[in-house]
Amino acid sequence: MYQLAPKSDFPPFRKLVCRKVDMEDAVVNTIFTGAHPIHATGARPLAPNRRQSGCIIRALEARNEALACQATLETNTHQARNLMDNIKLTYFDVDGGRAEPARLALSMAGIDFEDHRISFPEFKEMRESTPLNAVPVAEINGVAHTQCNAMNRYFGKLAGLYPSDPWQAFLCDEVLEIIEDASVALSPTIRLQGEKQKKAREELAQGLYTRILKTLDKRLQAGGGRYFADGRLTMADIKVFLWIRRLKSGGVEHLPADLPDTVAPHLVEHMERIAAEPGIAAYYASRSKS
Ligand SMILES: N[C@@H](CCC(=O)N[C@@H](CS)C(=O)NCC(=O)O)C(=O)O
Repeated sequence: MYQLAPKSDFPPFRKLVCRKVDMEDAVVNTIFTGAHPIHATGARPLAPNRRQSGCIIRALEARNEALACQATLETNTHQARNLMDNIKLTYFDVDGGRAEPARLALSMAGIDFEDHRISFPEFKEMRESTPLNAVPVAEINGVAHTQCNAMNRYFGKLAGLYPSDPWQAFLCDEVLEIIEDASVALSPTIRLQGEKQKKAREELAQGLYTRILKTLDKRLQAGGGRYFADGRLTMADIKVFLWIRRLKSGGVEHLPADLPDTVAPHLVEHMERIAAEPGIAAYYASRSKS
């Protein structure tokens, strides 16, 4: 049987090409088996003779090789350029928050970067010098960039933790942005105190946070229960894991630590599993030693 280049030879961003190759694969198999699945579509069946089949196959073979070659070249060039980036990531000295997924991705992939951790008083001093008076800031080749989810996508791609398939990337992005909604909603309550803060956070717990937890729980189930996208570890899993870990730590005053267990037990199981992923467990083991 005629063999096309294995799909694994194609870098992920070549999925579209793979789809096209899949179609051609079907045509080639059709020629060989004599089955004509396109009958079902009402289209004219393909019935090339033996010599024509040989020509088609040789043409496909040559084109296939050229594509694989071109794809490998593009990937290598792309990754080589990006892996040579000079990266400095500035954020608070906490093992969580908006820069933590990027720190994890870069560390897990062994990509060299400066992990610039600052105290809260240091942030006050440098705030005005950041592009949007906020952190994280990622200086990439000397230019300061903002937006944690843009970083999550970029560093996630470099680290192989971001889907290349557009639909899977959408599922991953949706989750990344949902967690941002949670962070944005919490922000104004940080400045509140006493009863006002208690009331605001209780409302958050019963309202938006419950909705977010239930939605994420459903998304996880829809994706098969283990990962949020691509059937493997992606930035989405990392971001949710960190958020659930934070909620369950009880460190956010007036947000009940057992909210995830009550509302979204699958996310708690997911958090425990993601924490045990070798790259993640190794990262936190090394952090606890430093
Ligand atoms: N949209 C920005 C939000 C950044 C942001 O709000 N960061 C917080 C810390 S997590 C901050 O620096 N706030 C400024 C302040 O508190 O003065 C992002 O996604 O990175």
